[in-house]
Amino acid sequence: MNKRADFSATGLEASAFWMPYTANRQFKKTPRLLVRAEGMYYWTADGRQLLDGQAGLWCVNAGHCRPKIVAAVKKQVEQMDFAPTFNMGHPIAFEFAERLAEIAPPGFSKVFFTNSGSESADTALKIALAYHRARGEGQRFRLIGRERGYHGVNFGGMAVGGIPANRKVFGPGVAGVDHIRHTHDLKRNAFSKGQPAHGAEFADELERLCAFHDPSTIAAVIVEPVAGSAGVLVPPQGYLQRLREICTKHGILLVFDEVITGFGRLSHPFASQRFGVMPDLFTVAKGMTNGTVPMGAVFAKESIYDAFMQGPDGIELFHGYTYSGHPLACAAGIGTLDTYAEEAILTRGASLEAGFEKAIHALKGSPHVIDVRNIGLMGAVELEPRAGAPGARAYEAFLKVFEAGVLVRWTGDTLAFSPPLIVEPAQIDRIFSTVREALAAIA
Ligand code: PXG
Ligand code: PLP
Repeated sequence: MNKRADFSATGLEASAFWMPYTANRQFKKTPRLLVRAEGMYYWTADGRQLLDGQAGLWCVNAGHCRPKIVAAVKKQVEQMDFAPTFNMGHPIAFEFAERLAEIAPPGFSKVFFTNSGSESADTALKIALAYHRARGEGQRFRLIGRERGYHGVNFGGMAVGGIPANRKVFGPGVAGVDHIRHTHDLKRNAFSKGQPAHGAEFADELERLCAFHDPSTIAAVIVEPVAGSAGVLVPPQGYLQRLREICTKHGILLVFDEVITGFGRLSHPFASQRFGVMPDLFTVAKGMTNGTVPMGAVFAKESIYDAFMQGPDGIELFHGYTYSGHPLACAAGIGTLDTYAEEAILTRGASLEAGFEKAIHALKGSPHVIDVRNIGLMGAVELEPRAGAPGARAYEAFLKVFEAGVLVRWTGDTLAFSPPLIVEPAQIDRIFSTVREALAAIA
């Protein structure tokens, strides 16, 4: 018997793999194993084809195993596996940074490489602190996040993050952190299409924190333009503009975490372009290499980089990862940008959004559905939680959808949708009709 078949048949209860963000005991009893991927599809260990409704984990924006990306990685691994970027360099890292700066909004001309979204968040926060210090404003030590925010799992990102379960057992974390409230407002905004009408005033909480802490102690505010992990919370109209104004007024850096929203998810290369609001720094990962090789980055405005270049000769920023600018990741990234460009993937959502919106909002009225939200090619359906069992109903729906051959993301009481941006209209319809049938079949 081949090993894969063996895996699916026997379960993995004694496996050494301590799985991330997974109910290990439950999963290992009834594993769901993926063994192959191509385009819009995965194949499971037991040979079933699965339509990928979540782009892997919000990252495979060009679809799976795209030839240019695969070829670029193969070529690079044969030529040079690894090379350091501390006091050494390799051309492909410079080339990829240049290519990224070309598609970034004007002014974001500097790129710091990391290996994940979590590292990008921590890097951006450290750049913000060091930037103020370099300008003689070292008293700015506070970092402001938002309830329901997700900025990865490292200490900085966890501290500014705002999903309670991700924080509660990990101690006091980073000093000097505070949070503004989230923007989810079911009472006023349920079933909004695109940006909700109500809630720009939630940004005024930042003014309240400025008054409370003294704004000259605040280094940075970090938010996701659209909160992803917390269940696709779309910013109310005018909200991001107001955050921007308050930050500018008080000399606070605004950081957008574009780990999910970056690289075409909102039908623009970056969310800042869709919303017409520019941050000072922004983070990316995921779609940067189409998920092929782990990589992240922080984009900085030229003026921020320049502030670091004014001091005495020597290392300007004492920060970096062994694998910052890893050759394989850069190769994957360049193959990814080529693929995005050839197929206009970063703006492809524009032609699909209306159909996506119609299909997801057709779930209004299905059993258990208390909200439907969408923007670009991301969306979520929130279910009424079962009494005493938060998340259980959505998990059951997720399993039913999976059994019917579609992969969607389950978190808490929501199902989230973020198909690869090469998705076809008929596949969008299949995702949501499968969800409709699943909702009708569960209690
Ligand atoms: N910031 C944002 C906005 C994210 O969405 C991270 C940082 C961390 O990235 P890494 O690469 O360290 O995981 C993320 C990651 C989900 C889900 O189900 C979301 C993420 C990761 C895994 C699952 O919503 N986002
Ligand atoms: N821990 C030790 C002992 C190390 O030597 C290093 C890097 O040299 C790290 C952690 C950090 O690893 P990375 O650069 O891969 O983040």
